[in-house]
Amino acid sequence: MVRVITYGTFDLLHYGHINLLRRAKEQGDYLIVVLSTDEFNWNMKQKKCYFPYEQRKQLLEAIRYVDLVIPENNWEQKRSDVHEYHVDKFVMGDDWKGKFDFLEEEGVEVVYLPRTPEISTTAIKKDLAEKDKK
Ligand code: C2G
Repeated sequence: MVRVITYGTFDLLHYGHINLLRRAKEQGDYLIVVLSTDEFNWNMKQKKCYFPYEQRKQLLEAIRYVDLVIPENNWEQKRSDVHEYHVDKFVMGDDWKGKFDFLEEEGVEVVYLPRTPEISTTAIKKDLAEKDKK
């Protein structure tokens, strides 16, 4: 049983997120998604989510590729998460390439997958704001 872990905000869930989750699951048999809490997003990533944590969690739990959703409260928890959840592989989009290689010291394979181009939560919000002006 290969256990895979990934982290993110997953706000305004879109097909770029789904592409990532599908490919992350393809890396193993069990996928854990560590979902950024509202506080972590605001305090550490200056992201104001449209959907609060509970709704973002509910959406992720409805995705066939996702087996477990747990909270991301800080940047540091990755080192302990991978042991606590017996993780074999850490998977992230390649906008994070190189940032989490230290997890190899914890015996975890680190995999960066190409992002889905042209789609992002920021782009969606911008498009919607522009449509409102027309
Ligand atoms: N992603 C993607 N393609 C997109 C948009 C996002 O592959 N068009 C991927 C990102 O690379 C990331 C995941 O989807 O692996 C979640 O993206 P975000 O919700 O933007 O997560 P982020 O803010 O990058 O948080 O500790 C790590 C952070 O929590 C990551």
